[in-house]
Amino acid sequence: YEISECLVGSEMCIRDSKESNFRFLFTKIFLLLYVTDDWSESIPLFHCQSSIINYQLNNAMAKTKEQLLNILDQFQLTEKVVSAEPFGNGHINDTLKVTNEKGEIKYVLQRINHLIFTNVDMLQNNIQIVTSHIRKKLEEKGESDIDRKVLTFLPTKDNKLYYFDGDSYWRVCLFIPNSKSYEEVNPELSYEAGKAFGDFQSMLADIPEGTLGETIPNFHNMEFRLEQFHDAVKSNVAGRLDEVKDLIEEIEKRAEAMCIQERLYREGKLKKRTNHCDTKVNNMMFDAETDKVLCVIDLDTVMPGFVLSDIGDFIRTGANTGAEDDENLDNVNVNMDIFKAYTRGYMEKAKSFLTPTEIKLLPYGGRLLTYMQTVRFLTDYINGDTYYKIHSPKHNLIRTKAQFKLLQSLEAHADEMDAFMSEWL
Ligand code: ADP
Ligand code: GN1
Ligand code: MG
Repeated sequence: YEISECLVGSEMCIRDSKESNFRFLFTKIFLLLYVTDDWSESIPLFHCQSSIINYQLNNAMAKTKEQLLNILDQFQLTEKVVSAEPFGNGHINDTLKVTNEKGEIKYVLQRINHLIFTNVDMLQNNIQIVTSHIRKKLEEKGESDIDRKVLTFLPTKDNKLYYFDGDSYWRVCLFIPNSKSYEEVNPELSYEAGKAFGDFQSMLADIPEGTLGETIPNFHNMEFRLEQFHDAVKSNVAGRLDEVKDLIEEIEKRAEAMCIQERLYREGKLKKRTNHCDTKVNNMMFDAETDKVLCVIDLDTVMPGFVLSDIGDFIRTGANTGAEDDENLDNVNVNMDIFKAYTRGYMEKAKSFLTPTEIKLLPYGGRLLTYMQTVRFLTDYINGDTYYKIHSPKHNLIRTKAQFKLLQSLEAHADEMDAFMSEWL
């Protein structure tokens, strides 16, 4: 590639002069940086040791600081802002923290991945409905400090919910001060998280059917995810099948048993509800002092679906003793205390609206969402890594193996989990 522009962010970004994409060097880069006061003016001099990998870098840092400030200037901000820097570690959108002249973080700027959320209008409209619905509920309850308990998105100067700069879609929300999110939790925090996600579902339960769109159609539909997986296996575009034969077999063995929700729905025995659909442990802000939950965040996938999603994804992330992409599989197991604490908190808030069928299925939800994630990571690996951001060439395979190990651990604890539910049946 002929290099036409070079920026330094969390990764080294190199623009391919023939296309508008940024691509990045993933192997050893010896970077020599002539640093000036303003990083975007710095002159990077580098020596590349190895090959250039050919995948797209969807990274907001591929914008210069000046461009980012110009994007921010399109919104109705009340503070003068001076910088926007990477924040969080999501696999889809790009998140940046925005600071004012005093160095205080005031806003969160996000670039929406519109290759995945193809209907940005629907996406931002959904989020607007959800946040104003929650705000109203909190006001009715007489809550104080509401700006820290629900996300507040800022309109653009022409009163739109997002800004399109010609190639990307951007949104801005208020940064929640004195808050923190966790990548790992203990049972006490899990109990709080369970209550918060139960509350979240219950606050949204009266949004009339048809109000919220499906921002990603069939998002947590297991039958659909298996179809995508089968298509990937059939096409084998990246030539990676041989390497994953055993995993494919394990997925196939469980396929039928993992589609219970879709079958029950067809039989009229399960209904759809408004779910968060991304209840990862870090999608919740806690008060930095009291460790009480303030606010549920990352609202892109709030949509109608099956109820197990919101217990399942927390168990998959919060009750895993290892990381989602742990290379040491001995680290990966289910932590039963966290499962129990989350379930107890969630049931406190949700038992009034859950049906006995749903309650009985809750432990299955942990297995289902872990299985679904195994299938989704493996599908992406087989497809040549087109969906999730990856940080190394085998990242999706590493993730797949870690998720599968967690699934095996959840299977080994299935009876114990089912027995735990008897209290509510
Ligand atoms: P993603 O997971 O897609 O990167 P999130 O919306 O979950 O994006 O944000 C990433 C991280 O940024 C969160 O885990 C949280 O720590 C922090 N964060 C996001 N929004 C806010 C906010 N409004 N106030 C404070 N911190 C936030
Ligand atoms: C993605 O963006 P993030 O990291 O919150 C994904 C989730 C997966 C998760 C796996 C829109 O969430 O569904 O469970 O990665 N979001 C989308 O970590 O696909
Ligand atoms: Mg997130």
